[in-house]
Amino acid sequence: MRLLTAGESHGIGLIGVLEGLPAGAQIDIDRINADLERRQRGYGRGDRQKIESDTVTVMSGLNGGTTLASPVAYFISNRDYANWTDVMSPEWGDISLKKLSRVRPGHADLAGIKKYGFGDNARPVLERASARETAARVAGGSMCRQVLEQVGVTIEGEVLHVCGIEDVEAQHAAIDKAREDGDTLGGEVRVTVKGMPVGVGSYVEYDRRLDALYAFYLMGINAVKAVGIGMGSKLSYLKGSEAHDEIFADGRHTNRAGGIDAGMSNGEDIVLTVSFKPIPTLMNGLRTVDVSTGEETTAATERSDVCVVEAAVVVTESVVAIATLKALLDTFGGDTMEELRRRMDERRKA
Ligand code: EPS
Repeated sequence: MRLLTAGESHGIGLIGVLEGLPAGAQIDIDRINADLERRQRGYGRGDRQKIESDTVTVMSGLNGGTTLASPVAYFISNRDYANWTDVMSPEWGDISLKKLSRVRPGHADLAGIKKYGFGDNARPVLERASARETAARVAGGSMCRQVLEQVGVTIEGEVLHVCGIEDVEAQHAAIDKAREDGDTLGGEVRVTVKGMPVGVGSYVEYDRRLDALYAFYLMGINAVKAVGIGMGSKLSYLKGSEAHDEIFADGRHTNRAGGIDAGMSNGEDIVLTVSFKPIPTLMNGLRTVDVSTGEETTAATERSDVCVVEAAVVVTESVVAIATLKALLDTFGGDTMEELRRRMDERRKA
């Protein structure tokens, strides 16, 4: 199973093609739209979300809400395109009309223009590097999550902290202060996968390890700088006698490993922690160089989010859903939901 997305932040819209869903799964479009709506919410989001009202149009691969095994193609419109047509139209747009040359530290701008030869205009870079693309991953992940629920696997996410602050009211106060200061804040999200059978993934080859797959998918989310499994980096501070989950006749009593041993699910909940850096577009621009003139200056100040950590919960859950379903299909196969369910039930009884 794989997901490809396309679309620029201020282009016509976002597209996804989700290929490899088994036949016979039920997909509720309203639930996809509810997840898209969750992505638009969250304390600290910017004004773009007042313009957009993300809804998905599924174009193929479903009939009457049931998967046909063929690729599911879908579209999410960018309402803001109406204001950007002169710049972004694929036929007659002129991307130089919205030139950005005061490149933002921490953003794709500088490396992107050098890589693709865009001279002194980072606009084509940031249009695709923007986290707007995560809407396409949320829609695809929402479908995967619905398939997972039909085989007894559920996914739940939560904010652990915003810039080290755990209390929600104090988080909001810190976000208000960052907005006043023209600054941005990061944080951490935890996602738990429940109901995974034992032995998903494999120790036999590095690229079949379940922890490697989660790390790959999660590091692919914009602004993610670290991924932890179970106690993650904290395990490196413990002795072996403190770190491992001992096994008793009635199973394990702890889950420090986060449900994965040696690249395989061990039957416990899978616990993933994802660290988001602060968004690199600061209204109080950081020091940088204008690539048009070579002069030192301050970075461009696009409209921006102050904090995306709350919105990142649904993005992280969705990406975990994509990776989890891919891993299950790689381990158990299944052209149909009935086949997948049967093989998973056999493993659960083993
Ligand atoms: C986003 C849409 C973007 C940004 C943000 C995420 O909209 P605009 O650029 O029109 O304000 O708000 O993108 C970034 C954080 C970024 O660095 O580009 C969205 O829909 O999530």
